[in-house]
Order: sequence, then C-alpha cells, then structure tokens
Amino acid sequence: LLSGTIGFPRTGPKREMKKALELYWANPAAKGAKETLLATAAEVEAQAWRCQAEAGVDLVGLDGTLYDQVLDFSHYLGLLPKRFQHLSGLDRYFAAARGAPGAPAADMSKYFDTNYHYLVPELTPESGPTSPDWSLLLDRVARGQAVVGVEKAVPILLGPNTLVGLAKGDFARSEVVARLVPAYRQLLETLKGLGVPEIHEPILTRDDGATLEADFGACYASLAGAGVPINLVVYYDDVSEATYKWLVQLPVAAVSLDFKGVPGNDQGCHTARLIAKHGFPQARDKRLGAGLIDGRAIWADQGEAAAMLAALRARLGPDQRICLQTSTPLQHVPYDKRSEEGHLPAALLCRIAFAQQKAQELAGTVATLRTSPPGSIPALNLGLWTGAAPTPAELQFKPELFFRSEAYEGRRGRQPCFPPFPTTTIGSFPQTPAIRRARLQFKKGALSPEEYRERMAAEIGFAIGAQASKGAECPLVEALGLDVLVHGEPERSDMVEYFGLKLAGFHFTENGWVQSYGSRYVRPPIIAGDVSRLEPMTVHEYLIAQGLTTKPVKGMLTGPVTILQWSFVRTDVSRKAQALQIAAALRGEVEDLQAAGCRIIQVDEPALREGLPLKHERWAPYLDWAVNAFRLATAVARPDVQVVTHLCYSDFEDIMGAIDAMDADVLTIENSRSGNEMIAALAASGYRRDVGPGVFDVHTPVVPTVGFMLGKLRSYMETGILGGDATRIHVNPDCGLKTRKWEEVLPALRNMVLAAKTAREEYIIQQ
Ligand code: THG
Ligand code: ZN
Repeated sequence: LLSGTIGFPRTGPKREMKKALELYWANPAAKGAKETLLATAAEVEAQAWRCQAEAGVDLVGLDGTLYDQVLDFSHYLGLLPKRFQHLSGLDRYFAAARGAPGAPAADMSKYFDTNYHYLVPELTPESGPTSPDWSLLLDRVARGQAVVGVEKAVPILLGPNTLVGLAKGDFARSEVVARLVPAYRQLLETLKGLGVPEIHEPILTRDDGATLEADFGACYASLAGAGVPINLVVYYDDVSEATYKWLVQLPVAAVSLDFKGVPGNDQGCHTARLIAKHGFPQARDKRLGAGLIDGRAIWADQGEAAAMLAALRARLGPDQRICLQTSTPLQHVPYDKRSEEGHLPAALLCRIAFAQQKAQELAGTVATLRTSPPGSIPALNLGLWTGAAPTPAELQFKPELFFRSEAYEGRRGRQPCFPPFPTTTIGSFPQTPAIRRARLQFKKGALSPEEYRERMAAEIGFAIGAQASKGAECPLVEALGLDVLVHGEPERSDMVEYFGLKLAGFHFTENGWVQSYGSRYVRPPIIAGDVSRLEPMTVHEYLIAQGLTTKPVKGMLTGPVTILQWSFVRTDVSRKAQALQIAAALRGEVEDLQAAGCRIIQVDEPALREGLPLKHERWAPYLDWAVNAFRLATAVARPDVQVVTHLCYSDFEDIMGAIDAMDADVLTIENSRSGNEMIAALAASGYRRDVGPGVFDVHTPVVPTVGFMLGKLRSYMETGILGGDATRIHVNPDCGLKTRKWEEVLPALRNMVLAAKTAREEYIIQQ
C-alpha cells in the first residue's frame, strides 16, 4: 500500500510564478531575466515537491510548468506551428502562448470540464516530432530526484493520445500518435531504472475514449518495449465499461483511475462499480492507482477514503498492490489552507483541504490502513459508492415557475422595439486603474461605503454619457449613440465574485488562487450552505444609470450555471440542487429589476457549455437542469420585459436545442473570430428569436474598422437568419469590454455604430 500524487499547484504558495512570468515578459531581453525566471520556477517546483514529501507521500509526481503542460509537450516534441519556427527556446515557447509580431498565439481552450485553459496543439496531416528535445523534462526529473530522492521522485508525462486528442486541425489521429510514439519510447529509455513514470491520458474519460482502443493498444505495446514500468493515469471522470475492460489489460505496470468525478455530480462516478463488476487483473504485480481523495473539491476527507480503500482491499484481496492517489492533479485547488487562517470562519476552515492538506490526507490514510488490523475500518458497500442521494430540491419549485406567462411569439410584440440593427454592448466597460484603486481603498477602509458608492456612481455616469445620443447628457466625450445602454459594471471585480459576495451561502478566500491560464488566476468562491438572496444586488446601480438617460438600460446578472461552475461547490447536495437554489435567488433579482422599471434584463451564461459532462450519454440530464435553472431565474419576467442571454468561450452548435429551450428573447453570442459558423447554424435550424452575434473581438487592442463590421452584418443577412428582419439582428461586441481601455473601446464602438448606421441605410433602401 502506497500513497502518491499526480500533480500539485504549479503557482507557488504566494503566486510566485505569476510575478516571475510578468517580470520576465516586461523585459525578456534584460540581463539575467531568463536565469531569474528559470531559477524561480525551479524553486517553486522544489518547494511543491518538498511539501508533498514532508507530508509523507510515498511517490511524488514531478510536475511543473512555465505556462501550460500541454504547451510543454508540444514544445518538447517540436510540434509547434511553423509560424513560430523562426524563434527558438523560450522565445518560441512564449510566442506560442502569447503571440509574437506576425505570429498570433495558439488558441486557448477549456481543459476537459475544468475552468483551466490549455494551449491547443495545431496539427496537420504531416505533423510529427521534429527533433524532439526532452532536456527540460529530464532536467526537472534530475532536480526532483535531488529534492525528494530517487525512490520517491516520479516523472509525469502527458500521453501522446491525449496530446493529439486535444489538438485541432485536419489530421489522422492514429497516424500522428504513431509518429509520436518513438519519441516517447526514446524518453522512457532515458528514464530506465528511475521508478515507475506516470503517463497521463485523461482523454480516455471523454466520449471518444471508446474509439481509442486500437491506438492505445499499439501505443502502449510499443512503449512497453522500452522495458520501463509505466503508471497509466486517467482522470476527470470514470471510463466507460467497454474502455475499462481493455484499459486494465494494457501492458503497463499500474493503472490509475478517478473514483470521484465532478464534485457534486448527480450522475455519479462509476469507477468503483466497474471494479466491483469486472475485478482488476490479477496479473502479478499490476498496481491499482486509486484516486479516492478528491482532486477538485476542497472539502476535507472525513474518513471516507480509508473506508473506500478498505472496501477495495476487501474486494481485491490483501495481495493487490494499491497506491492511494488524488482523483485528479491538484492544479485545480489552491495551495495551502493555512493562508486562510483569520480570513475564513474557523468552523469552515476545519472542513477544508487544499493541496497541502490533501497530500497529508493521502499519507495519513495510508498510515491508518497500514497499522490497523483488516476489518477494523468499516468497509463501505461498493454498491453504495456511486451517485449522490437524490435531492428533493426541485420539488420545492412548482412546474409553472419554469414558464414565462406568455409564450415567445405572443410576448415578443410587447417588448421594446428597435430600429434595424439595434446597437448595444455586452455589459462591462473598462476597469480603469482609478476604479481598481477605489475598490482597494474601500476594502482597506480608506474609503467609506458612501464615498465608494459615489465613486461608482460617477463611473456609471461617465459610461452612460459615453454611450448616449449625440448632444446628450455627457460633456466629457463625444457620445456614441448606442440604442440599448448598460451601466458598465464598475462595481464588479469578477462576474461571479460580485454576486457571491451578496448572496448567503458563499464564502471568499484571501489567497485561494487557482490558475486559469498562464499567469492568470481566479479565486473561486466556496459554496458552503444553502444559497439565498439577502437584498437587491443590482437595482441601485440600474436606477442610477436609468436615471441619467431616456434610452433603455439593461439589467445585468450572471446566470445560475455560471455562478455554480466557477465556484467550489458542496458535495453533500447535487450540482442541480445548488444551481436551482442560485436560480431562485436570481429570480428575486429579476423581479426587483422589473419592478424598478427595467425592460431589458441580460442573464449571462458563459459557462453553460463548460458544465457539460465529458460523455455525451450524460448530456441530457445536465442540460435539463441547467436550462431549468436559467428558466427558474428568468421566467418571472413579465411578457413585456425582454430577457437576453450571452454565451461565449466555446462553440455551441451541438447544444442548440438547449439554447432554444432557455426561452430567452435575445441571444448574444461570441462570433467574430469564427467564420460565422454559429450564426449559419442558427439560420439553418430556423432559429426564431432575436440574435446578437458579436461583430468584433474583444481580446485584442486592435480597433475594428467600419468596413470589417459592415461586412459582418452583411454576411449575417446573407445567412437568411430571421427572414432578414434586421430589427431583430442586434449589433454588439463579442463579449464584455472590462479588460480593454477606454482609448480602444470608444473608437471601436464609434465604428460599430457607424457600421450599423450604414447597414441600416442599405437595408431601408432594399425594403
Ligand atoms: N471569472 C471567473 N472564471 C472565469 C472567467 C471570469 N473563467 C473563464 C474566464 N473568465 C477566464 N479568464 C480570466 C481572465 C482574466 C483573469 C482571470 C481569468 C485575470 N485574473 C487576475 C490575475 O490573475 O491577475 C486576478 C483577478 C482578480 O484580482 O480577481 O486577470 O471572468 N471566475
Ligand atoms: Zn462573453
């Protein structure tokens, strides 16, 4: 019986990597800049490994990265696209992550069903390793051995099937994997005699895992030829029954499985059941990596891991070799809960485990089992492991609460009418240094609540003035003349944190940072109790804004699924129950906004797609409750109030039925970078609700031209969407503008309004 980790936060306990990277990027050519960055990275890695070894973990996974582990393997293998080939070493690596002149960065995408983003490998039919260079990885292994000792140090490799499975481009998967295998085999040969390296293949928990049998068979047969025992590690969910049967027979020394799945998942994780049903191969010495300590939830283990481990041993026999592990790498949880002492309530803190505590749980659980006689730890019934108890939460909500009082076709005519190509924005405006400073001063007590409110009111005034009609209220800037205005959200730092702070049931950490991508981090709130609304959350700001203009101002809310998805959730009740609780709280806000006179209410759900289970067969129950949560939040809107939703960060073609079922009146959606795929798909499906496909990308400082955006609008008309009724095609940017500067936003929106005006003239002439 052993304990092992398969990955730890790569950030450093105080976000040392963030600071080091940003310092380096500010001036990469400075003398010693590169050496300083690499020295910090080495120290951060060594500290993490030491922390795990000192907690008593037997096998310490040697992970670490400067930016992203997927990018690392594209880089080692020489798979980075041609546009970066004129660069070398770190310059090439960071150009792929962040872009270089004439060489735009690689795409970022959500990693499986997590809120982490990886850099998407780009492959072609010819892709294969070009002079693979493992020296950075081998250097990490050598450093790890020096820190924790050769017998504890375990190299971590991202497997070729996963690397290729996460890639985009036009290529034959099996062929590219086959080309990569010799490079991996060469690496394994270099690692000979250094224990059991881990190869991570989370791709197997995805739907297409089932189609990978032949690729895995060939790949691992060849890798076995290197004569190095391998621990094949699979996580983020269970594997399908068919996959389980061949996976455990692969010629590897250990197979590691995730027994936890998504925290709070109502559909359960069936790994224990698979083992109960099919056993684990009795082949001599094959080790089972049992991912029984949750790698994604932040709740302390209450002895459950010990009971499950005892049950596994009872099932598989005392000779079965088992390594107790975390269910996933720990990069998804913060570093050490001790940084929250004095910040989180003590009664909550004692129930929490971050990465450091989870390492202790691994070692502690194994120690307990080693010293206690068999049978002294009550073994759980394997059949009871899976699936949370059914929750009666949805029963509290009567069916009629999920329906608007009038169907879409009937209510549409009563809602605000617009000119052709009505112009608007997605909600947030630049978070200026002055706004950030005011928030910080308020937090420190240097600004009173009244003073802070006044500052925010002034910012709202500026935003309304900037958007209003020409010659109207604001003397500061030449006003833009948008049709539907927003208050600009100066009072919100993060679209989830803002609501969490105002709702009962949420808690906030001071240092609970989790890497989102590269040097960017988020601090997910913790849902620790029943969620409810204590008081209106957005009405005050809405009223200030609406008081300054005769144009309609949109109410702005973050949707229930997104609030859930970007928080650490409870695991004692289902995600569904929690989403409905949040929805009920938001419903009260929708009611208050409309009572205050608001006629257009936007409820953003950018994380709707990210919450989808990895396996298609589990989509329907998720989409059912996710859509119901949105409906519970919004169906209280009167027929004359227009409900808008905004989706971004992913493709939505495959969940269009669910999007329609949300029953929003307007759908604004990220579109400008894709070739109008979404809008074409909507048109083809006969979509009947108003749309606002983004006309410009908000992720670049480049100001879009009138011509570019006019072209977009013409192309929307060409799709034939909505029968060419331009009053129902809204004109807006792709997403919120909070990360931009006013110097970029004002000219961009000015051009957008001009493009809409020109399109309007063309349209009226045609009519
Ligand atoms: N909020 C939350 N999760 C998210 C997003 C969000 N996940 C998806 C996407 N948006 C991720 N994008 C970002 C973009 C910027 C930053 C983080 C995630 C960022 N973070 C600051 C940093 O690291 O310096 C810290 C922000 C802070 O002070 O709170 O810039 O919008 N929940
Ligand atoms: Zn968006």
